[in-house]
Amino acid sequence: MISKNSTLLEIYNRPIGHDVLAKILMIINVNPEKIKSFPFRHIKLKYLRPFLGKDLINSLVDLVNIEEASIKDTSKEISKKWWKEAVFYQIYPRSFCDSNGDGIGDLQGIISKLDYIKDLGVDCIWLSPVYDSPMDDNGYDIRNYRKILDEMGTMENFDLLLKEVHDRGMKLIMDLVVNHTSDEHKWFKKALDGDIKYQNYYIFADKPNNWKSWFSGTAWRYFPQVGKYGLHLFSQKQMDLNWENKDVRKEVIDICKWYFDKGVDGFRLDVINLISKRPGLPNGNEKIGDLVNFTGIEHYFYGAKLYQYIQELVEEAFKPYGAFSVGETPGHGIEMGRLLTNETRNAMDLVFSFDHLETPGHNRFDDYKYDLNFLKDIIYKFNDRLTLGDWQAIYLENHDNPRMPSKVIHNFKYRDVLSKMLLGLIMTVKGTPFIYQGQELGSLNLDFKDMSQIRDVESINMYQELLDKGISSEEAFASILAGSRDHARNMINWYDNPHENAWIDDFTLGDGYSVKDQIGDKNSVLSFFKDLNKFRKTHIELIYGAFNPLERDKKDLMVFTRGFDDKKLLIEINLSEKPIERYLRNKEALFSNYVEKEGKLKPYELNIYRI
Ligand code: ISL
Ligand code: CA
Repeated sequence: MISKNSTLLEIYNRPIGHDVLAKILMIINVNPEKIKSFPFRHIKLKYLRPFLGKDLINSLVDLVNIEEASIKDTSKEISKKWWKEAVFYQIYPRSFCDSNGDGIGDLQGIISKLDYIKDLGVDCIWLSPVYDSPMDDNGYDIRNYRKILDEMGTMENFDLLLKEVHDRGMKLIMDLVVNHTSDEHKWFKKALDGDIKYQNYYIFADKPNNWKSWFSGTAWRYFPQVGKYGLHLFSQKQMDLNWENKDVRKEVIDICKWYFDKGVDGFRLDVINLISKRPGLPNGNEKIGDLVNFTGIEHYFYGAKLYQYIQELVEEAFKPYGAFSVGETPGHGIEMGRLLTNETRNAMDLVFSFDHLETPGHNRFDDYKYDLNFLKDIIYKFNDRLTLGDWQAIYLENHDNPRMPSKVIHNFKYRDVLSKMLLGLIMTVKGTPFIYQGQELGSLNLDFKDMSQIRDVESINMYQELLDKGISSEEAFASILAGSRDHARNMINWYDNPHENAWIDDFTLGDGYSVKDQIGDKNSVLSFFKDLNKFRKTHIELIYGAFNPLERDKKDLMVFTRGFDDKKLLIEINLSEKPIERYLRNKEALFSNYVEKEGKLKPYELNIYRI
């Protein structure tokens, strides 16, 4: 067991200790490997008490001791699974395709585009929530798990969608949001009506602690009907479920089985790492709160019963159907991910880590240039620690993050080659690629002019909180603009016609990147992605091949090989806008994002060679 007498190195050698120290040091831009060097390795945790304070030391010790040892994985070979070979495509239904002209994407719209999706060459669709919801958080506030939102269509439409997906040889996973429900869910309404059984489905307290919501402000909302405060880690209309309660866990198992009985192939589990809260709901450490922005997070982002709850859910609901699971685990690093997905743990198949999404020292709302050398480093670091019993989800975009090309460059002369390079990078490193709708089109951030165009509850709450602090509306808007999730939520531009009364302003008209503009153009980002998918499917090295980084310390150059049996591919990438020396000369590339290649590597040039 770790104690305050343990050294930083002893803590770093524990799975949760590794990730927590790595995260803290990454935020303050210190290389975590320093912990292995003198004098850091000998510093006992208790000597940091003057800086960290007693309760932070105790919280850290408690957290690290939740999981004793790293996984001793002795797998001798990689197990073959469909989801290790698949490319996933995430659809944000509200913004994908509108079939009835109300400006809101719907299920019929998705059905009408299944041939487009199939032609991309992707294998499994991840459908963001389509359940009945008041849409406070665009469906991540579920009011009825077994009903489709009216604007989306009917359950019959969903059943048809699922059939049509399967008929095309693809799979479909849904989004399962069970850390919380909408405050309009019948369970919560019964709780407010005084039904004790359902009050125990949620987390009520007589008085609030200092936990902060991820969507600004306190994480507690007072309900005079019951004279108590209810916990909401997200919006005020997203009430956290009490996973300590076996009835709640049973309800979730039943929901999963209900959809598995329909033939759904699995779930993406929304913020699933937050479901186990520390008993007694103690106050969060203010220092951690300042550092990571969510006071209280140390008491719930990897709770003592997290693994138990996840393993029970997988065992009872997923395993009997052979269903797939990928958990969204904000705040988790590589070792926590292994604790929840290594094959010896019989838990989830994959998790989404967030560690690569922002260059150290920045958060999503900073308007900065993302450094692709960081992405290279973190991909190599993850691969250094993964064993043959591990696997990882590889992604750069989703519905919660700005468009990656816009994070990397601010002039769009290189829009096409950078979009292609980023797609090529995630399709050639080891792991399962997840593509977000529009990424195949080279979509960029949107040119929002003012708050009236912003729809996202996270941005709106943040803006209001800034105004309440006396910040001017211009400054407040500028503070949320770079990181607003709405950059990823514009309607897909199928044919450059305006989407009548779209729920979010249209910015993609006339930018020459509509599906219609690109579909026939062999040099388009769209065509590149389709060709890349075909290439990946016919080269098992890119799926199960060993990953071997080269030139690790060479800035702006990313070179690695993927070897399987006697076949080996070498991938060479220029991570910068500047021409740099080629790694391989006078060699014909099998695949590239440039046509002509002479002299140095061009800006963001990516090549795949047979060696
Ligand atoms: O990254 C975030 C915190 O800074 C948020 O964008 C996001 O809320 C977090 O990653 C959790 O995301 C998931 O749960 C939220 C929902 O708003 C997101 O859309 C979902 O992906 C609450 O259900
Ligand atoms: Ca519609």
